[in-house]
Amino acid sequence: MAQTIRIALAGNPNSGKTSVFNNLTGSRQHVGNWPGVTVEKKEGRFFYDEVEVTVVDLPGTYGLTAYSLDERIAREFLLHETPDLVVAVIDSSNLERNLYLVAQFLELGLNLVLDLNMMDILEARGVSINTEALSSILGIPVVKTVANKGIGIDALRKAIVETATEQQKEITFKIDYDRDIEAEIETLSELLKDKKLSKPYPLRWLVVKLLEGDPEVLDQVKTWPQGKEIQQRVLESRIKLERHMGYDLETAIVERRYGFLDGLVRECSKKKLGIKERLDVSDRIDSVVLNKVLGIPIFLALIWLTFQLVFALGNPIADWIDALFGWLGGAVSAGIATIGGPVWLSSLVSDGIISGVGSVLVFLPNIMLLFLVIAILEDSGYMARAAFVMDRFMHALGLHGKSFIPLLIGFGCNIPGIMATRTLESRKDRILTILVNPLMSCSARLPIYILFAGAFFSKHQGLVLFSLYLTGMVLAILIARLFKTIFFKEEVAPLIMELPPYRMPQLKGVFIHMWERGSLFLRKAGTIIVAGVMAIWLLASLPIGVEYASQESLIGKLGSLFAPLLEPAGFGFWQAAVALIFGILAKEIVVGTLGTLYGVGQEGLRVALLQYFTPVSAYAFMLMCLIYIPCIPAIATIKRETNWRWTGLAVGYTLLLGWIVAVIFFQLASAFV
Ligand code: BGO
Repeated sequence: MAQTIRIALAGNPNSGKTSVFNNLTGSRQHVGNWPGVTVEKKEGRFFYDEVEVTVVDLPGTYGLTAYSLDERIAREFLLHETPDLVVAVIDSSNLERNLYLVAQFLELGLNLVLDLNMMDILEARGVSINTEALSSILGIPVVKTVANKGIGIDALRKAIVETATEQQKEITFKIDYDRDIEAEIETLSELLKDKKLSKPYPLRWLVVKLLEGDPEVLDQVKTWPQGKEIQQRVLESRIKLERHMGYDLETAIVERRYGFLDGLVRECSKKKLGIKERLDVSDRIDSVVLNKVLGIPIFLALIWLTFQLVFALGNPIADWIDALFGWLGGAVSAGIATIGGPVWLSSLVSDGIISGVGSVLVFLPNIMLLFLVIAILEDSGYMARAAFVMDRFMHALGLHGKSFIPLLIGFGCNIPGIMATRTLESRKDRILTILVNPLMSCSARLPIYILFAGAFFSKHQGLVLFSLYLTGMVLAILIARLFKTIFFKEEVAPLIMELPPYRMPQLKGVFIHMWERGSLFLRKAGTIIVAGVMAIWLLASLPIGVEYASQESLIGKLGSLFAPLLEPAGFGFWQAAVALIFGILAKEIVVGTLGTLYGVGQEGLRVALLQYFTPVSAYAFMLMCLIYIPCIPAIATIKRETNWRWTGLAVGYTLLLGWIVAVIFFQLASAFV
């Protein structure tokens, strides 16, 4: 014969209990009255796994205090008719309040399944619930349902039958009512435990109810032998506790239950903040980040931190890549020699391509990290704040704060930076921002800084980088001011700056942004940089018979032609001139050229540089690389966005400014150092 069990559905009014009941039992329902009263009693049945389950739908209740008729019916049934299992149906969109009833059921020691109904409403609010955690803390099975759509009902049937047919687990659930109350609970429990009076109630529940002043339990106790004595003892405990706490004990107990539930909900639910909450949180963060005094220091500190991170994490990986290319160069030239290949081919592949491209690719980890941080700053909403923070400063210099975003993007690459000026309303702002964008130190210049800072300022690499980026920004602002005075005289029009709420950057989004930009660097390494270093190798090998990369080679002669111009800046030798000339193709080629000419891996390259540069001339060279001429693709973009006149100005002023700044720095610093 099929096993039969009887269960009860209990829950707050409007928790969806009727919907759960209808879904569980379908048409197998019977409607009658509760004994002695005219309150409707619904019973139904369902079968699951050869188990026949009778479901009794209890009236909706908020508690078990027996104040109302409905509550009394539910309580009587639960205490005296002892169903095999109780399903607590709760409205999850009002979790804490609904769990209050569940806590009381648990204290009563009922065999329970928790049905988190109305999950659709909760999820629509962006709240998720960790049912495993909830189940493990409460020690009962937890099922999610959307009863009006019949979702989760089968899982509920399964949980009901499994739990009801299993041996009931020992109840571990216990709310801690704080030291003083717990001490009284213990004393009273001690008093009642031998009297075998607590049936059908669990001892602890009975004691707590007595302390709460539950009239029905107190009345029952009165009829017990020594009932008066017990009542007297309970009264003493209540008076003692209320005197200690200074307020009513019933309130204290309810508060402790809610305190427990508050902690439980925090532990088991996670809320994605809605737009309003995010705006509130954003306002709070903004009060610090956009603060008049703190705003700019916070912005600078973030940039400084970024470079520390770029080095701390990037350098170890860069060393591995360097070792890999070193090994590859040796292996390939040995391979070519073994198969009897010509010496020039071995030189082209290992001195030219592997050395040149390798010397640039080594910086991939640093560049990816820089893009990663930029993506995090953008996606979190901080970039817009940086523009806002700089707004006052920018106004003072004749530009609008909005111009700062194209400038910041220029840190990654000047080309999207120049294109981002399209968002600026005024033509004047656009042209000024385009003209100064090449002064924002793009990531292609990073390999140059890392190479030189590593060789000459190994203890202060982050600081050196920070100083160069800052120099670029300061120069950009000063030049914009100068050009505005010369070319555009009108005032800055006031504009609203949008500040979107902060949001947690999504890992996937951040990595996609990083990859979009980082892969451009890789593509450049595979195309223009390979072509550049091959051209350099060819020029360094010709005319035939000349020593590779010597001053007599074509490239040596070309470099020697321009080298005297660089003498006042401290790097008047032909290799530096050649690196700068080829760097116009793409700034990474500055390093690629040095790699091709000096070869021998990062360490060898550093040693070679130490012979040619001093720390002062190295810094002057970095300044030159920062400022002089935008790369060819950037020049083409400026032309596309403006006209030849502005493009000519951009090329001309950067070349001149680069030279002037490098010379002034070298001359002044040499006088002091
Ligand atoms: C009306 N999700 C949602 N969104 N709603 C639910 C769910 C759920 O999981 N479960 C039930 N509801 P009862 P009690 C109603 O009746 O089962 C809805 O008191 C309406 N009625 O459909 O009666 C359910 O037995 C007109 O909604 O609860 C019902 O515990 C407009 O919650 C209400 C909108 O369910 C209460 C809803 C004429």
